Amino acid sequence: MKKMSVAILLVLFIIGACSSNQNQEFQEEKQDQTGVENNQSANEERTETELTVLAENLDVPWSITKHQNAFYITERPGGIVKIENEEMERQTISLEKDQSDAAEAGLLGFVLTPDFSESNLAYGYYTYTDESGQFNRVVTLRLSDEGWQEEEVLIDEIPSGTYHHGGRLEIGPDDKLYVTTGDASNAEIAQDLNSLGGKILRMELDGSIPEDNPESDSYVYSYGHRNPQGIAWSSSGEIYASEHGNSANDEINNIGAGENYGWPIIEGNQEREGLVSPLFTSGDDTTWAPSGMAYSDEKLYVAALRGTAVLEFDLETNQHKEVVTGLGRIRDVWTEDNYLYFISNNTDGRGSAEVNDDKLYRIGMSELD
Ligand SMILES: [Ca+2]
Repeated sequence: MKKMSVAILLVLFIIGACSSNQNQEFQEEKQDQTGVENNQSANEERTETELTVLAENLDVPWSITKHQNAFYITERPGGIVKIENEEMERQTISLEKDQSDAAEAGLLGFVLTPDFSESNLAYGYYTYTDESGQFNRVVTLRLSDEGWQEEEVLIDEIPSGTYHHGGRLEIGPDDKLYVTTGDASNAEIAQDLNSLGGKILRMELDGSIPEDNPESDSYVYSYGHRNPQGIAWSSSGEIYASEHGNSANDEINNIGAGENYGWPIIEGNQEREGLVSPLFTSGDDTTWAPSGMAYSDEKLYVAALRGTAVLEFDLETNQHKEVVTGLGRIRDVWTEDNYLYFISNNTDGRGSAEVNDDKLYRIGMSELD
């Protein structure tokens, strides 16, 4: 069995050139950081036998979205890569404002409109600088023969600072566009309902404020967030979001309309009346640095940067574990048709880039048990 798995490893990773020493380091770092006990040898065997690399040489990839058989991956320095049938096409993108090259900033969230086949339209979230400062904005982008072109600004001047730009875009089952925004390294704004920072925002697909938002004239759906970068829905319509804590205390929250998730008043497992504590937290000693999220079969799959893993959170048992390790930092995940897809994030200067990093991977969901 071991021999067979090694043989398959060679085939699958002939272009991957993974260093086993590096994997070992990641394994140890992971165990230190997450404190999750697991069976290391079983984990390695699974990774070796069941993983497929769908694309490589991605440049700080940030977001996965998919249309039919085509993946569209954003690259934080300002690119969109289409991957279809093992063909990789780097598409140009023309933005109205100068994109910021600050840490963690750039082209972040990206999601295709429900009628993308006809409209060629998508939503994008990017950080920019102009004479009045550095901000994030949500825009529509249209694809033509000339590449992607910024068309309409749906929401502008979302706060941006040294760090914590938020940036995830997802369309909910209610056909609203959700936007996760960070506190822009200015914690107080997360509690300020007049600020767009440290929030989860909700808008109609045309950019207007939904009539059934908690406040009728506000995009704010929930607040008291530090730096949320992932959002996903269960099959019953519950909303879950991931959020980076302030050194450890990362959170997975169950999001409710108008609720306050506590930052910076409380964090992690702390409790206070009127504030919502997380469903899961990494605790005081562990850092996941959670980013993109996906849902499948009563489980949440969460990309972990510092945790260098895909984490699985079981919503029925309240248990969590690592299901993919040894590939470095993970930025985003996507689930579809019994497969888990994910992108590594080792080329942003904070990780150890392997040969041909970063990569888009696929693994069968049945291999995660
Ligand atoms: Ca919180």
